Amino acid sequence: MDPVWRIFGLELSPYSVKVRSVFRYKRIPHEWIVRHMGNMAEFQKHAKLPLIPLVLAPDGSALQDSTPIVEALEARFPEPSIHPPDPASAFLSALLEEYGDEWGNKWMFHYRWWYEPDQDSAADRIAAYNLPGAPDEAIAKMAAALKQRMIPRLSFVGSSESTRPLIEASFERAVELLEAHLAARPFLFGGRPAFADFGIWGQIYELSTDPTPGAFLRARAPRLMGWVERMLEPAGEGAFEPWEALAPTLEPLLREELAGRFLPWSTANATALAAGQPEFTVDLEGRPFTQQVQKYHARSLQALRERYRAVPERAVLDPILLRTGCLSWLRS
Ligand SMILES: N[C@@H](CCC(=O)N[C@@H](CS)C(=O)NCC(=O)O)C(=O)O
Repeated sequence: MDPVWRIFGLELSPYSVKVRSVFRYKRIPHEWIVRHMGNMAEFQKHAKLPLIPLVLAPDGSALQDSTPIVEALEARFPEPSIHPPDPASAFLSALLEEYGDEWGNKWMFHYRWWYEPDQDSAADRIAAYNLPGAPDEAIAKMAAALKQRMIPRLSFVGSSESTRPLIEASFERAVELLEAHLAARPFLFGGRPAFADFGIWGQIYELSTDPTPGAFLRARAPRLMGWVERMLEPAGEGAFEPWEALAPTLEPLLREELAGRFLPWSTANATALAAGQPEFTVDLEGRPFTQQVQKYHARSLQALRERYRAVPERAVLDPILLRTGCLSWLRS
């Protein structure tokens, strides 16, 4: 029998479903274990951080943090690869993966815990997964406690009355751009899924299950919804496309969303952290965006800049980053 990997996760965790889709795409034998109150002790025995997903390798070692987990899987199971063969596209795919994880998570967290129907839907589902087979009353009680705990955490991702318009405009614009891009191809980089698909998909899949953003996606983005379904169990349908073919509809996303929002925000966060400030304000499209500093994001920005420096041949990559406005943020 093949050795089996184990994933402790939850259907409502964007990073858990992201990792599970990589296992499925690479056909790595694995077991999906819903983390719940009944197996919490086993989870805690292996988890260094109280976060899902937690992946246990067949040799018993534990992995956490979805980006390094995916990298480790790619190293152990190189085929089918999630990296386009040319170094420029491979970097841009990794850049978009980070954008999904770090910025797309704002859309996800904001919609899930801002509007009452979304709060109720998420809290009920999380409680039901956590207490399998429990009576309705116990589930309702846990759902109420979850709402009380999660709603105040909106501030952690910078969601507030003043940032709500920007977060929602970013989501709606990203959906519009992705919808146009996916008109001509099944995945973001062509006929097979790339790192970028997994990162962005984890967040958009979750949004599609929440009432408010889910209704928006179904009304406005049928092709993106097709991709949401495809990415649940992704299968390669063809080759990666060259950047020239992807550029007309993917560069607008880099320009507007990454250079316009994600990278300035991430840079301001890292600068504030280095200066020891507890919170920061960054001007995004002429409006102040204020939030408390997040340590994790500063580390991942640093990793992204290191990845940029490690690209062997930047003669193709740099002009793309320059014309989309991303270059200066990665070089600083
Ligand atoms: N950067 C981490 C983030 C993981 C994360 O934030 N997980 C959340 C759920 S999406 C979590 O475990 N929250 C605590 C919990 O569910 O107990 C990753 O990429 O894996």
